[in-house]
Amino acid sequence: MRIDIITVLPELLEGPFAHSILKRAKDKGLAEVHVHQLRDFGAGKHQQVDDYQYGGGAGMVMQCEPLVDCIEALQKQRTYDAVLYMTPDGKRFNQQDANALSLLGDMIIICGHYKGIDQRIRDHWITHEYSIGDYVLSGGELAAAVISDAVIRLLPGVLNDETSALTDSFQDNLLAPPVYTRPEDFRGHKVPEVLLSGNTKAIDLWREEQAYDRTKTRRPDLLED
Ligand code: 6GU
Repeated sequence: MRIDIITVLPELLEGPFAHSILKRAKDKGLAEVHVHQLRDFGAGKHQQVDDYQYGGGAGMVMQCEPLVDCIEALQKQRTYDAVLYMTPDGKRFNQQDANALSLLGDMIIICGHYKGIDQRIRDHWITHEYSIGDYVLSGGELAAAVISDAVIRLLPGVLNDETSALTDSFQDNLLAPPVYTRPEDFRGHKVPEVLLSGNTKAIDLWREEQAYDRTKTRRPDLLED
């Protein structure tokens, strides 16, 4: 999978892809992320990419031309299955969305800034619009990094057994159960007996119960679906 991210702040995206699982995905040739400076497609000496909004009102809007020029320059080189726009008024991104995107080929992600992008791009070029939660970020870059991470780690071969995505929280609409490691007794706080029993059936059952109890108290909304 190849992800092309379009942004006015490429620096914000340098860190997230240089480490850990995302770096391993890249080193193994399973995923590549390319970040593009939108201003390279901006007009004039100032490489302008935004302008005042029609109808008046505070805040600038990202213009059609630089964005579409950038999208089309990419589309000339390969076929993209999705063009994502990161925006607080998009669909709230969840694990099912990550699963679905992980089955696609290449995609473009557009990071919004200011008051957002011209509606005509949303109407005619964007295929998916996502928010990562009910709060406002300064721009779509961190959201693009979040979604790329959630998707790339699901690609076959990226995770090994130890980090397997199958036991993640949300993968079955349940939160993950608690986990413990050595020592057995830390300052009088003990590991639950059942985990030391060697009885795999009892351990599986305990984990299921814990996952269910946690979900019921912390995220009852997940049980309603
Ligand atoms: Cl995708 N963008 C911005 N600017 N804020 C957000 C968001 C996206 N998702 C949640 N808050």
